[in-house]
Amino acid sequence: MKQLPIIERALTHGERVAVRTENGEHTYRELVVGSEIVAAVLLDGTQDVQEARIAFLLPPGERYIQTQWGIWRAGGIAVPLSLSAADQELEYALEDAQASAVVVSRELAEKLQAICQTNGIRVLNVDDLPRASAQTLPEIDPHRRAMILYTSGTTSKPKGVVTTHACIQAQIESLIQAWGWQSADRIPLFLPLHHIHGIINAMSCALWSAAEIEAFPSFDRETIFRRVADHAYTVFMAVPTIYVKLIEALESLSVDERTRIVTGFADMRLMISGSAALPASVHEKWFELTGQKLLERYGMTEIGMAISNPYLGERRPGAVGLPLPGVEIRLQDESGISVNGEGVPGEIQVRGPNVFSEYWRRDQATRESFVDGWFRTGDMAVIERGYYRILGRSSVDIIKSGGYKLSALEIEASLMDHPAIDQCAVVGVPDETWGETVAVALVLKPEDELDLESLRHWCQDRISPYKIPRKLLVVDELPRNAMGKITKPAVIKLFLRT
Ligand code: MCA
Ligand code: AMP
Repeated sequence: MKQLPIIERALTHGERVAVRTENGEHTYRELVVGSEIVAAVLLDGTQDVQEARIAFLLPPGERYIQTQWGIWRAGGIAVPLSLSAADQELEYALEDAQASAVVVSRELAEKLQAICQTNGIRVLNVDDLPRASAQTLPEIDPHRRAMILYTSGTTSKPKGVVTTHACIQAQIESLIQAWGWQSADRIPLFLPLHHIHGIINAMSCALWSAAEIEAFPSFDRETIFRRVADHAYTVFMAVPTIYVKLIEALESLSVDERTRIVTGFADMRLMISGSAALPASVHEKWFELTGQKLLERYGMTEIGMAISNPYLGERRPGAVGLPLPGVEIRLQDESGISVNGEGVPGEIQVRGPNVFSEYWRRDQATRESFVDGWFRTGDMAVIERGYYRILGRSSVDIIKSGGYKLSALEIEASLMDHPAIDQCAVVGVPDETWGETVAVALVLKPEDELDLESLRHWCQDRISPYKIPRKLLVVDELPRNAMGKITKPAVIKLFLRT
């Protein structure tokens, strides 16, 4: 029987170590065997789960990979959940995806028990799966749906981005070709595994290449420094905030300590930054400290990676380079005219096998996000001396903080449930470490009071930590235009003045 290519490849990598965690080493063979157990339990005697949505909440490591592959091998759609999501966010994703089952680890089972009970969703504990007798697995057509990732946008609630097996394969193969992935590579994995950056760029590219992953529950600077000083890695991928934090920490060390760590960074084959703009100053500082020229690339949940500085060739600070293999890019101005000449700004539009197929159960949003078969990213760019440079988003309601894309509208909708809040405007304000930080201007109900600390406390059970406002202004009225609509650029200016 024909297997999914990632499984076929894993079978040939056999006894090589695929992933290392604090619990030890796991070979490619173990991943395949574990995925068979997950698939058999999901199939439960049936032939194919027929694109049932199977969610999972698991820390990075072998159980995550076995579950993702197991869902695929049973014919399901994998829906990875965020480890830092609040209960309401988890419930939203499970309901929207109409998940029929959730796979969890023993330590995370409690987090989902109540939600799943209320919604009639089957909970499977990956640590206690019965060893069902060997079961024939279905053959999976590459054009079947494989994954749903939830992403915030210009609508209040996150949308599910659907990709097929063929789309995921195209995203992986493009990066392997462009960045020279090889079986001798070793990469640390500390990015969250409910987004493309962690799932495709780091984890899946490594597994496709028979490389080795060291998985961590989250980003911990001290641990990473220790392992880098051991020369544990050849490839490193992070968001700009992480490089800013690493620079700060390196600069605070003694010369001896710093030298030991810096040598580990200097010896790596490749260091990449993405998910948000990498300030040219950070690019230059990193080069000064480590001798490594960060390779900056541009991507999006809906398209995987699209534009990248070259592996061999000029890695230009402040620019994202050229379209990746197999990816077509055009820039369009507001009147819908292509403007691919030098120095003329336009919206980035993308076409190719890397592009997602649909927003889950949102036909209209899917239709509106394409023009003549090209996906409209909402990001503006310009070509300068042959390279693309990102200018920013066309929507002020999208905030990028610590590499996470946040919807101002979604945060506003949550805050409006607060009993003291009459009106609010959420914006992103520039921040050296986080790129942008979430700020909220509020009009309170008469006689009510609210400070940042109590608002943050109230938010804790409702939204993910990175969506919680870090700045707050109480105002008598919000700035509005002649039509009565809140003008967000004026709100941002209010914050910049304080
Ligand atoms: C946390 N803190 C923040 C923020 N997040 N403050 C301001 N803004 C924020 N966004 C505060 C916490 O409240 C805490 O404060 C302190 O910072 C440390 O929090 P912690 O969570 O421990 O921070 P961290 O572990 O250092 O997290 C930073 C991080 C993380 C590692 C950069 O945000 C992260 O993993 N980001 C990557 C997200 C990602 O992978 N995005 C890719 C999606 P206190 O100490 O006061 O409590 S984009 C994508 O996939 C596309 C396709 C692409 O192009 O890649
Ligand atoms: P997400 O929707 O979470 O996948 O985030 C995708 C968004 O991140 C893109 O639409 C861009 O706005 C932003 N982004 C990703 N990479 C870069 C980059 N190198 N420079 C600037 N913005 C970026």
